Amino acid sequence: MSSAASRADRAEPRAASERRLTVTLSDDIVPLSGNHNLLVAFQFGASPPSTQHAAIVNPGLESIDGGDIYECWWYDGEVNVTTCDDVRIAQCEDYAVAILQRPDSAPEDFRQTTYDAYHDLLRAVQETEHRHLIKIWNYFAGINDGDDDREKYRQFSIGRADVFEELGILDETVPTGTAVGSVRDSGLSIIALISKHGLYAAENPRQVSAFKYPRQYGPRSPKFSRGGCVSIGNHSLFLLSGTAAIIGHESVHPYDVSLQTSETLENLDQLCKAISGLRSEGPALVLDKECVLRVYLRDPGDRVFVAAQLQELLGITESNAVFLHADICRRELMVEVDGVRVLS
Ligand code: 3EB
Repeated sequence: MSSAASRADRAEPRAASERRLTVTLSDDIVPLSGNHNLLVAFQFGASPPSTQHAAIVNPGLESIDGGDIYECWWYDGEVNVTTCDDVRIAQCEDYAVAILQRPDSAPEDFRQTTYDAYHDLLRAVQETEHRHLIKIWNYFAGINDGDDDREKYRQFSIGRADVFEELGILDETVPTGTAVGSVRDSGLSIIALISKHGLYAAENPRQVSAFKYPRQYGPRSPKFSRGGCVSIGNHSLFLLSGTAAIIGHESVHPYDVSLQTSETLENLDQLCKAISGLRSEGPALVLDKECVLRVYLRDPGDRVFVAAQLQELLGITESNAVFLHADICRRELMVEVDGVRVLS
């Protein structure tokens, strides 16, 4: 057989734009097709998972509606899962997800626990070809335990900031993020989405950048970008960091879920506009039923009200939002939303 014939017989490599990531919400892990492989599955709920898979992570959060819900990230192409010490990494051509889960510790030890966890996680990430941090989800119990600067969330922020500083990660290049308190005692879970493609980060004009928060919120500021976008050919991944009722750097309408929901939706809208502005062409990012949202509620009793608002104002239903019982990183905040949208 001539080399020309064998070349023609070979399947054409797929164009980058056809390679797709798909994010689904469902009560089980069901592949979209035989070509789709799991990059990560977030399990919300306490049942043993129906399938064993190293890319499944249970960060200790409960769906307010009961039962188990899985947010699955599917890649249309090969995914390889490896383990580096206690870090699990699922890698595909465009992205990888690194998962680290460690035992909990007391507020006074949590800075060190966080430092060690971030140090080991990011060292494992550096072994891959995916060097750009895109999004990091952080979940741990008792986020508001401890007073003032001894609070667990503030101690967490110090440990994270110390590792970022040591690695030379500048504020303007920090990944998008979420840091939420789990209600089950399930240790510290850190899940990092990384890529060989860079993050275009966006800030919300209505909010002070978290990494510039003044001293009153803790000795080290929270190192995350408000939102961003990864573009690979025609494929774009939009990411919204955990968003709450904060204007400037201050919480507004303390303990009032109704007014905080309105402010949160306004913040999300502004953030979508800022992220859309990163791109010179292509459709704008809007919060609609193509997004997958996580709605964190301090009081599960607020679910009916918040769900009704999301449906009425944005057309978002349970099929693309999961309502989770969680503590928010400031005691007066009742609601926080984070989300993702894939566009091809
Ligand atoms: C805020 O805007 C709310 O510390 O990684 C949201 C998203 C929040 C991420 C983090 C914290 C974090 O400050 C809290």
